[in-house]
Amino acid sequence: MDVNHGLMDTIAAIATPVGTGGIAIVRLSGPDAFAIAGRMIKLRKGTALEEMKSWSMALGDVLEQASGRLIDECIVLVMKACRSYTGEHVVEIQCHGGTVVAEKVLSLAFKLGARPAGPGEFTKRAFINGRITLDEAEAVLDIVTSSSEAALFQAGRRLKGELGAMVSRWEGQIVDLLALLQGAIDFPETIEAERSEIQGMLEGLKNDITAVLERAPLGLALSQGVEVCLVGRPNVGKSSLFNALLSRDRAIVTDVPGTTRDVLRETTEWYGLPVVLLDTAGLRETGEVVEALGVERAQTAATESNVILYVLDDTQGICAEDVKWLDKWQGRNCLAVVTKTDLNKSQVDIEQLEQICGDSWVYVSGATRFGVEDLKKKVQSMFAGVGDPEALAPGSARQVDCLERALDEIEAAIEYLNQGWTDDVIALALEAAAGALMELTGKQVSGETLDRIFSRFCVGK
Ligand SMILES: Nc1nc2c(ncn2[C@@H]2O[C@H](COP(=O)(O)OP(=O)(O)OP(=O)(O)O)[C@@H](O)[C@H]2O)c(=O)[nH]1
Ligand SMILES: [Mg+2]
Repeated sequence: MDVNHGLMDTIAAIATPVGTGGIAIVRLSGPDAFAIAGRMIKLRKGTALEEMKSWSMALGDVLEQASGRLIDECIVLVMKACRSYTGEHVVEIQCHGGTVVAEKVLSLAFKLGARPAGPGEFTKRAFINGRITLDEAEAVLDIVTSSSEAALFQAGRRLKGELGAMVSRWEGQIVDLLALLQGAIDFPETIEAERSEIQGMLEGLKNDITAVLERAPLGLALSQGVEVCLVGRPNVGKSSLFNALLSRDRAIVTDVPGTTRDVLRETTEWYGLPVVLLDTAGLRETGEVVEALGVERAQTAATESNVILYVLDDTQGICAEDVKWLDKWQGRNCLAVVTKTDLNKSQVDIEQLEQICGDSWVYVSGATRFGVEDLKKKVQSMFAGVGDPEALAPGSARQVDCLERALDEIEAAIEYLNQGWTDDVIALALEAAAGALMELTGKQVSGETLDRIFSRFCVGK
């Protein structure tokens, strides 16, 4: 697919959210951005919009061409190619923040030849025009969607290009290695000395990429959030705990087993970790149609979540059903949560519990909130990664995949080197490693990958 397809036209979209607000911004980008805006807007100072200096603002009136009617007052900001977000001519029209006014200004731009921008198309153009790398484009989306300060901080580092710069450095090292190998192929008498140098460099690269990949769970958790699902038998105290974890009375709590039916979902934040918390119907065999559907949904929710909190009632202890479910979810991020501990019944046999799930259990009370903060910290620590919690981490599954493929190829190259394979075989693995790294920054990327990435953006970004 031609990634430059459609780049020669001028696109327009409302860049601000729909609804009433202080200001709405209509953004145009492309070769005719100035000409189109110039025909829509009469500057108060009387000069032509096309004559405005790049990176300057002016007050003007947006006029309907046919009738000459005033649509709104506006402030117009012009940025000329290549010094703009997209690298093209860009005009931003700041009008008053109402749905009708912004839509009207946009429709004038369309009448004069602009085309509606697709999702993320401004950022896609910024990438295609070489203003930003692909990892930086992904970071733009991570910034917009970040739901905790820690997530914002990580995305900000990637937006500044820290990940891309590191990856490009590795790619450069691989290119150097390939040159060394080429030298060894051309001058076989130097081969032994070259090989030990190459070995050292490959080991260094392997360690560096491994260290960043170890932080992938943290990076992904921060950029995408983590689904944490409360499950357990009916009436054990899941919904009370759900409310305690959210610090608000969200779910209905009663002493009737089978109170919760549908899956409840709320977003929250635990020590910087963006969390989607799920409350579910109590797991049990039931002939009641609605409850049975709820139980089915509960199991699906648990299976699809990143963390399972299996709730046990300390006034009842562990039964065969609990053992079955706990066994089933071992090997996942599963924590047993013993609740109602405020009632001091101690019916849950901790020795038995530790046999099933080691030290992956906590004591809490949904009623008094005892242990609730520890539970949050324990879940947060599952994603904290190793080393410095603020160290740079990859932010998308795509980036992780590129790094994993590069690492596989580097490990293969080390293996080939140790087994005395010829240099061209080693070179092939290194070329594949460099290719995977170039995919991460977007130096080598397919149109399909671009479409997939940018379709997740909103229109106007
Ligand atoms: N003392 C005490 N009572 C609790 C605690 N947690 C829940 N309860 C009580 O236990 C009963 C059931 O609580 P829920 O939170 O509705 O239990 P559930 O697991 O969501 O129940 P279902 O939705 O029916 O599966 C209610 O009467 C709660 O008040 C707790 O930590 N301490
Ligand atoms: Mg409930």
